[in-house]
Amino acid sequence: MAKNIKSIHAREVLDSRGNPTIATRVTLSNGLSAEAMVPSGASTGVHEALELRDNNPKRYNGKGVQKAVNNVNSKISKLVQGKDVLKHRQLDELMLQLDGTTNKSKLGANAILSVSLAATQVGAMATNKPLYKHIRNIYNLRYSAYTMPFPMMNIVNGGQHADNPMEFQEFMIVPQAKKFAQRIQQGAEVFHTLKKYFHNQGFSTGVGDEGGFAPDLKKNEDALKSIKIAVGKAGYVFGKDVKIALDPASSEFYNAETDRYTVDGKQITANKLNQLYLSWAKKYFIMSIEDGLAEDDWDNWRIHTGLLGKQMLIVGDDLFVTNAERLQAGINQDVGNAILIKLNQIGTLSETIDTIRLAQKNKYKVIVSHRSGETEDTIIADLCVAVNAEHIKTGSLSRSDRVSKYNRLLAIAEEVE
Ligand code: 2PG
Ligand code: MG
Repeated sequence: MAKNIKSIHAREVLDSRGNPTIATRVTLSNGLSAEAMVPSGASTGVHEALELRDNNPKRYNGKGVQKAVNNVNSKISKLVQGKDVLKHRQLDELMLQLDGTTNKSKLGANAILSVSLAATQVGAMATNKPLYKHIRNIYNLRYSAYTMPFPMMNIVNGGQHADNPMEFQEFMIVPQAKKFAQRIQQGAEVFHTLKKYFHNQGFSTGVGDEGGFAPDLKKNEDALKSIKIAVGKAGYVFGKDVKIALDPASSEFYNAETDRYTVDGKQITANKLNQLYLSWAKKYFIMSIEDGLAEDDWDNWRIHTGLLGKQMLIVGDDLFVTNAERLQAGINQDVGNAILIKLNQIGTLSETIDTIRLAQKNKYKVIVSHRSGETEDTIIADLCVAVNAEHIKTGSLSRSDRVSKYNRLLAIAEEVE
């Protein structure tokens, strides 16, 4: 049966922060059609592929994406019409050639990715397969079974995602129950207990961009102390039932001129910051630190990995930007032992899969991730299961832009666990 693309159509929609993003619908000649929406970051790495915005101050504070929309509706539309949607790598390749730049600055990574993901969705419909199976099929991925991820749930938000004084961006819990649905239950129970705790302490229980609480805590460590208490109050054993993952997103509080990091309002060196991580590691059962150091601080990253990499995941997000070349540089230099995977950092599903394969071949753990500006699109849940990623990072246990991914995983868990 023909699986050829008849038409594609893009338009502006809003993300979870109320900023424009791109949605693209791909329709096949057999009448099937599906849509994908692209997320958007706030603490974006400087090495990410380019998110094309209009920069027209008269619309949406300059954040419109009409240029990207037009690129899909004109240039990309012409390019992919009539193409077989199941030859996904060729489709991505065609768009890469048309763009011709290293950072997708001509067409926009958001434009290209919207087509890449919508084509994946409609391909799954055309083959009558769940999306996670379809992704495995189109890339010929040969894992023996499907495994469900251990979610990293961001229940206290700081940094660029909240208005409080904490420099660290994400304080995440990682529930350890055997079954996926139990992990979700543990997370939700801790989340609600933490809400009560903050309320009783007189703190705001309003949430930040990723649905975690954003109280005006004085010090970064106060978030860890509060979570530890909430885990116990929820009836779980801290360190056994629930562990901790951190994303300081430290590029955001690193000053290249002074070569210092601002932590709890003080300027400290990378060495000092490493000592702080070490002192917290055992005390708070930290199993993962993401972007513990800034995106180009390679020498200190090697020291950081040496100091902490035996006892926890050392995750490159802004450091690797889902880019195989940057990951290879990390592998060559013994930097990191895990990678954060964000589709829109690189801009096509094919390149994302290639980076994941490179990571797995080199025994780097894989964490599939949302962005702080999300939509109701849930493809990252399917991607995570398709590649047997160890973890998914998709925010807190509130707000449908986050919870929709957990809900999709709950459905997948019924099929594969
Ligand atoms: C991160 C992400 C997602 P942003 O730093 O890992 O949590 O944030 O999308 O703002 O880059
Ligand atoms: Mg990060």
